[in-house]
Amino acid sequence: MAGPYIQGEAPALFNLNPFTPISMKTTTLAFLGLSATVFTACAAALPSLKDVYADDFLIGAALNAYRVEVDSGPVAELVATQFNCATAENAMKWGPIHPLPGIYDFSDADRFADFSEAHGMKIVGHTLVWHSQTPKWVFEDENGQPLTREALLARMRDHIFTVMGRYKGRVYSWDVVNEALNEDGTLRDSPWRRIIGDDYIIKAFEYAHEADPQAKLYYNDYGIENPAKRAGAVAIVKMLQQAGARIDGVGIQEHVSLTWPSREDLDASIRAFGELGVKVAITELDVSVLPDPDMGNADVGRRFIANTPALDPYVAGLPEQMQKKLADRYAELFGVYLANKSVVERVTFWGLTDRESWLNNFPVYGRTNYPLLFDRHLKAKPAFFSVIGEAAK
Ligand code: 9MR
Repeated sequence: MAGPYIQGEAPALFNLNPFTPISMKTTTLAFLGLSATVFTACAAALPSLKDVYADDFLIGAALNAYRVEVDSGPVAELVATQFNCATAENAMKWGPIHPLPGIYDFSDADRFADFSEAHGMKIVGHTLVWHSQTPKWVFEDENGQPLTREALLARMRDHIFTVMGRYKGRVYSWDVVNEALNEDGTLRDSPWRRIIGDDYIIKAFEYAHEADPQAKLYYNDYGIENPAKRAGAVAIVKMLQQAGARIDGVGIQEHVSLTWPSREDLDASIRAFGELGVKVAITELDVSVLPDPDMGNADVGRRFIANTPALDPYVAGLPEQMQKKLADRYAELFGVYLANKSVVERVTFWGLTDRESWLNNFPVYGRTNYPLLFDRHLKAKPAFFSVIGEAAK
């Protein structure tokens, strides 16, 4: 697509993100069609995810910029009662936070950090080194020529020091490198790797540790439940460990379907990382209920598929038997996390409600998906109660 971003960047209307027009961002309550009073009563009556899993792992949500504009009321109430950590869905990525050489824009990220702290949530930083949502200029000199290895390393270091430095002591865990792997477990041919070489990953972790020695440092990817890609992630952890670099954990994004991955593959991945002595965070959990010919591939650079009624079967609502399937799938996933709770340190949902999930627009634009625990009106779904129930088993 045209525009300042490298291949792999999402179309402008991908979903509601920090680039969403202000008129859409500022109408959250009206948009949800809710009265604060009615909702407050509901939120207070619900059991709390963070409380029922308090002895097991942290429970988080990814928040979009427009979500944190309203710092009181139903959204804030739901977030504060259900979650004890938050990830910026987009606000801390390179494009939004460092749009031009030497120009940083911390406005959305600051608001997100203030909101998270005001509501008692730990902050997860996402993400420092990625091929997507990274402007083209990052890899070029002032004449549009590819940077040298040394110049790109210096730029990476400056970015990591500036962004981590600003939130030092506030962000407790950073996704340092995101999605460096191909599906077969080899390293992705990103501009980072082409210009710097395979050790760009080691350098990123070294700089991150130097910038904030207290922060937890994670490698984050999707599809690493699959054996081939899991082996690639294991190799990255070993490479970092052998280089003497600090890595605290692996983020399994967990953009999953009702059937993929199998319980066994998920379990095997968590264990494989645990055996390396690092933690696992489930960093971007959601469960698509819609048909996808290539599930398990959350590559934002994927070609978009045209929408058809067959690909979008639940426009009028999710039938009861599908709600049940979703609830059962969530129970299964949490069963695996609980069985591995000595390794799993956090489970974060990729969004708050079905309404704003990126999965309404990926890999088919404009569908009606139901991947999260809260519906389009902030109401808890059967899947919410099944996740709560799993904690009591
Ligand atoms: O949910 C994010 C969406 O709002 C953005 O448009 C998209 C653009 O790259 O990124 C989405 O989040 C991605 C995350 O940062 C990394 N893993 C895959 C997520 C879903 O695409």
